Amino acid sequence: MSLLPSLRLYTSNASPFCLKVMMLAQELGLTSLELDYSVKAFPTTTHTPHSHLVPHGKIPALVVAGGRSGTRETVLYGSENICAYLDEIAGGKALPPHGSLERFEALTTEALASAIKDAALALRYERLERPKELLWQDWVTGQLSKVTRSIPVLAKRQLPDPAAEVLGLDGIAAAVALWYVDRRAADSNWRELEGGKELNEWFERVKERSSWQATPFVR
Ligand SMILES: N[C@@H](CCC(=O)N[C@@H](CS)C(=O)NCC(=O)O)C(=O)O
Repeated sequence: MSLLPSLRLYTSNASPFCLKVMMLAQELGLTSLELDYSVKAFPTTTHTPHSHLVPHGKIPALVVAGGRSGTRETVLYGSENICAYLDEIAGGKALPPHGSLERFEALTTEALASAIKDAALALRYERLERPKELLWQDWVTGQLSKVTRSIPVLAKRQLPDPAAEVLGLDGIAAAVALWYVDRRAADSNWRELEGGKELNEWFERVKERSSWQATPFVR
């Protein structure tokens, strides 16, 4: 691996988007990634320690030393973007080659996993954070339905071998999404959906990986 720039990640051990980035860093051996927990991201927060870099206040955000035309540091946000960058600088082991259809299939699996994470996150905000008297039941039903419609499709996609030398980004994204569904949308009963049993077997094998065990998933 060529000399890497210094990398600092605004992150949280409860965020599925952040944990995906952290698990990928483990898979790629990016041990120098610095973790910065100073941002408490929340939709109603209007100022965060990284507001000057990230106007919308979301995490993850990656600060990379250097940048175009001699800038001191560059910020990347959007977990899909951050993951693609990390894979690039680490030698491209977590995604199929540039230009191949397989690459875009893997990125589509990641996008499907992101949609599941988005729905489960929306459920968390609606059910746990919104004042009880304002709870919108149709919203809850709709987000839960996104999860239950997406899981059987995820189960049908060709997920990477849990014993692969480096687990592909599609597999990392899928496993972290399932972890988050267990945390925030357990009532989807995803293991009982079509393909859920096989998907769960795959998930349990991913959990045996050292990268999973080294990622600080909040308990
Ligand atoms: N599409 C974004 C989603 C990131 C996201 O929603 N992060 C949540 C934490 S899990 C957040 O920062 N929420 C605070 C907010 O919505 O302001 C990504 O992939 O990075």
